[in-house]
Amino acid sequence: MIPVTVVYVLNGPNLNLLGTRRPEVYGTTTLSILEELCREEATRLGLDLVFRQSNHEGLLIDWIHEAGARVKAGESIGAVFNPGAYTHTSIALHDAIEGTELPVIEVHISNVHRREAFRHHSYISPIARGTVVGLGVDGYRLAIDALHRMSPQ
Ligand code: CA2
Repeated sequence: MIPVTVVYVLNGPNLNLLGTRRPEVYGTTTLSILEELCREEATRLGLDLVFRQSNHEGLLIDWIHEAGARVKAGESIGAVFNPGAYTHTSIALHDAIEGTELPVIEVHISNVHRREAFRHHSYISPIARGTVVGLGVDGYRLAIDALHRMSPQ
């Protein structure tokens, strides 16, 4: 059997609330619908999808290590990552991505640059291959596609 290449989509804190509150900022799509949208895009590109969400920084770090190891093993093209509020606080997530050399596209549903000043800085952007900001949940599909185009495989 030919092994299928994996794309990771990782989501940080509070994104489990997607589609249930603050629709004016984050839209009405739930996390499970978002997973299906990502699965459709991955399938279209011939990729397997690993889609996860956690409210815990350490677990996100473990998943980055896992994804990085799978990229090194030639099993994955990398990760689309919405770190949620950890974007603006987490040197540990920055170090995990840098340390594993995981190819990451950073995604934000809202346009963080139109929002509070504390959302304007990202610890992830300097070590991301690219960023998609403010395009709603459609940004995930675009990011999967971009990661696939960047991949040498
Ligand atoms: O725009 C994004 O995708 C964010 O990463 C979302 C984070 C926020 O802290 C970042 O600054 C930008 C928040 C995720 C929380 O999502 C909610 C969804 C529905 C209701 C409440 C929160």
